[in-house]
Amino acid sequence: MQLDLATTSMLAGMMLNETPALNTLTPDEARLVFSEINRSMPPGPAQVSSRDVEIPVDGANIRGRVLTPSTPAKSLMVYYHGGGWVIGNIDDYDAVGRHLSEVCNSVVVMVDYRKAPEYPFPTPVDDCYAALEWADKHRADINAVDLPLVVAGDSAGGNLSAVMAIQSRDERGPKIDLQALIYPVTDGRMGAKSWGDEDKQLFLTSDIMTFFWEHYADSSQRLDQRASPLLADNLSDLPPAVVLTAQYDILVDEGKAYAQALEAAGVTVSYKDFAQQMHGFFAMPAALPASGKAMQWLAQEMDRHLTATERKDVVVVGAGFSGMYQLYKLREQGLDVQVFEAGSDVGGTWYWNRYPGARVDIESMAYSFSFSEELQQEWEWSEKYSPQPELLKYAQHIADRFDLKDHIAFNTRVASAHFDEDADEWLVTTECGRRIRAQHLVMATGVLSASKEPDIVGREHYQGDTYRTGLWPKEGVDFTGKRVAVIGTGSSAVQAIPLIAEEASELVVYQRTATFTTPALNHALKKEDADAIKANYGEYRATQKLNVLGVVNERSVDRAIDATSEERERRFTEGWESGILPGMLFQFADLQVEQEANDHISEYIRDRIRDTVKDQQTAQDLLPTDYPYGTKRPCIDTNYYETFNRENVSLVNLRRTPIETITDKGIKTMEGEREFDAIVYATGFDAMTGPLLRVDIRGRGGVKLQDAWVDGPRSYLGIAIHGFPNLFTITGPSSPSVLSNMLVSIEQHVDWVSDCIQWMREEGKTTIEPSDSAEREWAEHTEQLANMTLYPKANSWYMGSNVPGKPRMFLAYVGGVGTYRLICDQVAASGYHGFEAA
Ligand code: N01
Repeated sequence: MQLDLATTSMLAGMMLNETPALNTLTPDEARLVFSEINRSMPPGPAQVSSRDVEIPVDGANIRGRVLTPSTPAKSLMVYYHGGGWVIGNIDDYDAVGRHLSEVCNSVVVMVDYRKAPEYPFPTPVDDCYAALEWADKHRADINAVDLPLVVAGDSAGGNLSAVMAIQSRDERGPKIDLQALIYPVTDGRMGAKSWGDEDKQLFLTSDIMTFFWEHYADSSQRLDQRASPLLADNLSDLPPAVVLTAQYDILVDEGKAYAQALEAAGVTVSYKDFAQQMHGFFAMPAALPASGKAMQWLAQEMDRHLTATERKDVVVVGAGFSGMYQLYKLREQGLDVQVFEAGSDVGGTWYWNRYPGARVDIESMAYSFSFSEELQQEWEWSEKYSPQPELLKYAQHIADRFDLKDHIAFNTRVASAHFDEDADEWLVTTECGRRIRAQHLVMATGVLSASKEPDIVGREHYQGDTYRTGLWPKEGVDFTGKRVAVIGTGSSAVQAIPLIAEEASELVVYQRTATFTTPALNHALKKEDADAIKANYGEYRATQKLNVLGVVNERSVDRAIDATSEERERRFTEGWESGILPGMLFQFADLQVEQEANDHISEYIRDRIRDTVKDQQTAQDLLPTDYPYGTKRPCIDTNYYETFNRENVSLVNLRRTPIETITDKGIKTMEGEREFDAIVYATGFDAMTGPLLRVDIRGRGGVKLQDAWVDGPRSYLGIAIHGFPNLFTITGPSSPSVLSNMLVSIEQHVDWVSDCIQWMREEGKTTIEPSDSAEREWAEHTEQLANMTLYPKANSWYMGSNVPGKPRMFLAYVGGVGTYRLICDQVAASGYHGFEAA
């Protein structure tokens, strides 16, 4: 006998503790011993929420426990615990239920059916059926409307589950979509071959099993199909079954025989015998690793059975610029692609961020697609920096021009994506329950799309209107005559504040960290200027592709610390007057790596603020002093500092007077309460990782991306993740992404991913994923580069510092778009060095 090591050690522990054989005890004593064994096990996942309910049966009430997973549920599982119909209860099985809920993404209803000998057959059966009907009727109360219904249980609970499936069929009861039978008892004749096998008497012996049967049912009752489902005359038309047995279990032959009988009756069955395991192993999650594996297998089989057969080559999540271009490319390659988009239209960032003043801060001629010559020639931008409505129109134009919308499911948020290792496919489930399988999964979810829940006390009490810049209402907001508060002074606020100030009767800006912003000098784009670029767009685009930021401007090689103060002043003024971000950042080579150089440019900007803002205290408060220029995302603006000279605008410096609470009428700081008609939260995003982690992504072995990234994101090239085959992240963490012109980085990633998928098809590969070592090397490289800069000095969203509890690490690749592109190209040219393809 080759028993699994962890199980051996558990059995040895029980022997040392002299755990008595249950058949030598009274039922009450046996219940106590069983409870003690269960209480010595680790508890289940705390994030599962739990609610006890009472289920009426024949004038009595039995207990039930509803366990709801932390991620959106995909099924409703009514679970009957094991214990030979004599022992066990839902408290003993709490950890099992919690694990099942989390691993299988199920709302689990645990049922405390009454036990023999006080309540012999058929009371437990009747209780279980009543609980099944209760769960089906109370779907709305337990958040399980429209979810597929699963009956599940282990041992005697497996027996009851099988019986429920038959009874519900015969009585036209609740429609069961799946029966999950874990080493079920199926045959009351007690004569299966494994009953006489010495090796199969661990934990549950033939003596104990006989003790259970004798308490439960008399000899004639044992032959009833409601006690012995294997003896049922008709097993056809039953729901699909997942049957699991353990190699060294007295019940192994009964379970196997039942799986075969179901199959012979035309029922779809997944059957697996878990090698080296004993009876009871499944109900010991966290104590026995095999239990976790069995639950994963169950979850996977549930997914397989409950899933419609819809299948695509690729699922793309998100229909912003990345998702649209990815769809376009792959469709051109002849692939069948499905895109899911949470919004009701394309546009991503430019669909959600409709706050006043929202506009791009990279010149539009540069922040646009290059993949289609016709597109870049025909599209006309109206301004140097296009406003949000125009960017949204551009996105819509692309969707229409390239006929993309038929492949995009709008108003559809993806809830989970689980990799099925047997089929080498991703199983993607949407929040409305659509399930789809695909070989590849592309997360084109954007990097600043998970709007951060503002972490300010008392927010729920406020009775006025509230808005979040990243989730702005489609119909717009009229602030005319209103008293408005804006919390936050990042890029979104810098754009919104001057325009809100023009409408509001009063605007108060609550600032925690002062921002560096320089003039955008936006203007209408002259046709001749646009045409001049278009005439030479090929060269312009080629320059962008190899540039550090994905723009056409060059960074000077001179060092600020070597320059005279006059030269520095001249160059900074040139930058200030250029009206473009690189205009400031590229004036010298050392501004983002040398503190002293940075001090010069920071002071230059502070001087400009002092020159502009008339009120001395306000000017002082607006000076950014605690981080180097450029290490938090620098902004460009139209009239930001000037707005603070308006009569109706004031600034609250939260470093001096922190917010104590939001009240029902406004905002209270140490200096008292101010009342507002509206509060605008411009408090930012859970950047880079948030959009990926809010989807329940699970890779090989059911490993959750949330767990794999618990210490911060790890990936190879910011495109692919070890343990998550055929998953690609467009502009993902550890790529240049947010440090670049996003359109250039999006095109580069999408092209690379499309080429990789094409290569796989040509080479006959079904999976690709980076090796652990390649991923580790990339992490070291990106960290080393970041540490050579001043970026780590700031508490910025680049560092994950804006989200409480988020691991602090630099989230992008600072080596520049051009260098990064060459590395990626080299990886592809070498046959995907660092990747493992099979
Ligand atoms: O968000 P942010 P954003 N109490 O995180 C403050 C891109 N973007 O939406 O710095 C009080 O930058 C927070 O204060 P602090 C661009 O990449 C581009 O403005 O954490 N204040 C900060 O002032 C940008 O960087 C464009 O101390 C709180 C602000 O809220 C990124 O999106 C336009 C607070 C958040 O600023 C994000 O910009 C807009 C609290 N509890 C955005 N929590 C363009 O292309 C947060 N804050 C032009």
